Formats: sequence, C-alpha cells, structure tokens
Amino acid sequence: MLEELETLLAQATTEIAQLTLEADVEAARVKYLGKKGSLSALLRGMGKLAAEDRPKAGEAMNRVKVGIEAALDSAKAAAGQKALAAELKREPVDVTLPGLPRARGHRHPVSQAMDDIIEIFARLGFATADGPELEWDLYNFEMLAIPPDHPARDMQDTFYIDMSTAPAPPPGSPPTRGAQSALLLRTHTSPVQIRTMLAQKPPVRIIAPGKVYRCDSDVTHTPMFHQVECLHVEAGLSMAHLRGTLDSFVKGFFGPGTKTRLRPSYFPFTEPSAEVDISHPACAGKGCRLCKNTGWLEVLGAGMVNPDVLRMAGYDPEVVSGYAFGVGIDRLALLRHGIDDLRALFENDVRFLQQL
Ligand code: 2U9
Repeated sequence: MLEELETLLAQATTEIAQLTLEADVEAARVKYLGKKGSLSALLRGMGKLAAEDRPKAGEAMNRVKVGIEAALDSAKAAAGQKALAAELKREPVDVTLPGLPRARGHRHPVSQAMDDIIEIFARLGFATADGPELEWDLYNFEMLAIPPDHPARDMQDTFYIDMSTAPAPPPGSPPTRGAQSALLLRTHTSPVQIRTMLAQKPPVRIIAPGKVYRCDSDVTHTPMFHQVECLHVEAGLSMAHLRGTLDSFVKGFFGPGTKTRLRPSYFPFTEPSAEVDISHPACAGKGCRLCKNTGWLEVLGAGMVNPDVLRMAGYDPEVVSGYAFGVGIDRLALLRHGIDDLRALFENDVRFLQQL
C-alpha cells in the first residue's frame, strides 16, 4: 500500500508538472483526487489492512493527497500566467479609434407632407382631429348621405369585418347585410368630422388627416393611402370662405404663386360640389407633358356640406352652413418631389427615401 502511494505521488507530480492548460489541470484533479479517482481507489483498499498498519497508511495517504494538491495548484497558477501573457500579447484595442457611424433615419415624405399640412391649417385656426381606422358603416357612409344602395359605395369599395365576431353597432346603424357588414376600414377621414360634430356644438374648424382604405390597386392607387379633409361649420359660411381657405392652403403647401380653379362636380356629402385644380407647380401653370399641356392638375374635391349631413349630425342647416374639402396626401407628396410612381412611397427602399 505504501509503495503504491509513493508511486502514485511520483506519477501524478510528473504528469501534472507537464500540463500547460487550465482545463487539463482540472482534468488531472478529477483523475487523481476525484470521487472515482486513483487516490479514492487506494483509500477503499485500506479496509483490508491489518489494524496496526492503518495509521501509517492513513498518514501516507494524507501526505500524497497534499502533495498532489500542491502540484495541481502550482500547475494551475502557471497555466493562468501563461494564458494571461498570451492575452496581453494580442493586438491591443485602440480606444481612441472613431466609433462606427450610425445611419440617421428621417421622416417619410408622406409624414413630412402631413406635418406641413397640419401646420398650415393650424395657422389658419383649424384644430387637428383623429378617429379610428376601423369604422362603423353608419359614420363612414350613412351619415354622409351614402345609404346602402347608393352608387358611391361602388367607388369606395373597402374591406369589411366579419360581424359574427364584432361588437354591437351603435344605435341608428343600418341593418347588417351579409358581407356588407357594419364595421369596415374607413374609405375617407370624413367619419372623423361626423364624430366631431356629434360631440360638439358649432363652430367647428377641423382637419382630419390619416390613413384610409379602398379596394384599389394600380399605378396610381394603393389599397391604403393618406387623406386630409377639412371641415368648417359656422353661421354665415359661403363658397367664398371655401375658396379663401383652399387658396391659403395650396399657396402654403406649393408656394405663393400657386392658383386654384373650381369645376362643378358631384359628391353625396356636399352640395354644391366641385373638383379643385391647382396650377401645375412643376411648370408653373405653363403647360407640360405631365399636365397634358393644360397647366392644371386636379388634386382636391370640395363643396358646401350637404344640409342632410348637417341635420344627421344634429346641426340646424337653417342656422349654420359649412364647407369641406378633401385631398390625397400621398399625391401631394409626389407632386412636391416630382415623383411619378405612387408605389415608390410604400416600397420602403431607403435609397429612394434618403433622396427626399
Ligand atoms: C363631412 C362633410 C363633407 C369632404 C370632401 C372631397 C370632396 C373629395 C377626395 C379628394 C382626393 C378624396 O383622397 S381623395 O380621393 N375628396 O373629393 N372630400 S368634399 O367632405 C366632407 C367631409 C366630411 C362631414
């Protein structure tokens, strides 16, 4: 037993002295001193010794254990030193190097146009109102004088919600008819004006900017686009006020030289109604290929609020009148930057967006 212990100590110390990696030193610790290691194996053999030989064997066992431990500790320290020296020899980090440049984002051209529009109207005394994009049929169509069978619904086809999973419509809603359910993605921001009129007394001076949805997709239409609508209701308003506000808005957005002209048109929610042309900013109204040599571009729709709409919202058309207009913000952003494809705005190619 004593001999075996001496042999183990000699073998272990020689082997451990050659180790250079901390992981190998740990493996040697397990091999010699672990529960299933060499020393434990010898310890188990102690039971077979005669009682008088045991103290000596125990003492030797302890000495071997201490010896191996010392060898392991010094090997571990040496390996640690070696690893540190290697680490220090590596190329040092130069903390004075400039940092990695971080690309700066910027506002989307549609957001820029929207913010500019909000500012122009704020100076004219208009507050900004908003409302839900998922809207009741009642507020999107019915209360804007577009009843269920009105032909205007064809031009404003949209995305409808399955009413079997929707909450109950507000009182006064038309009956739900199959797919033409009571909840839909709003086709214009006009329901925001309806909600505003239901909530407050005249005068009302608001604009409603935001996302709107239609079942449309081609070079000049995307299923989602942005609109801003203006509504002014007060005693004594006429087409003259409409013209004045339109003129200030267009001049504020496209520049002081921009002109407007009105042509008769039809919308269910306004009476009379007009299409609004602006002098083409790109050719200063002189006429070019883009405006088909007319010098004019049709960009807005407008009119005096239909008395039925005022009545449905709880206002008395004998006391107040109103004017309203609407415009597509995406189209305004394209015109301002001279871009000819609407879809470029929504492809999210940063190389395109960074030029604006
Ligand atoms: C209420 C009453 C009247 C808003 C109006 C238009 C005419 C119009 C289009 C312009 C381009 C929509 O984005 S577009 O396709 N808008 O032609 N909008 S009058 O009239 C209202 C709104 C709310 C209560």
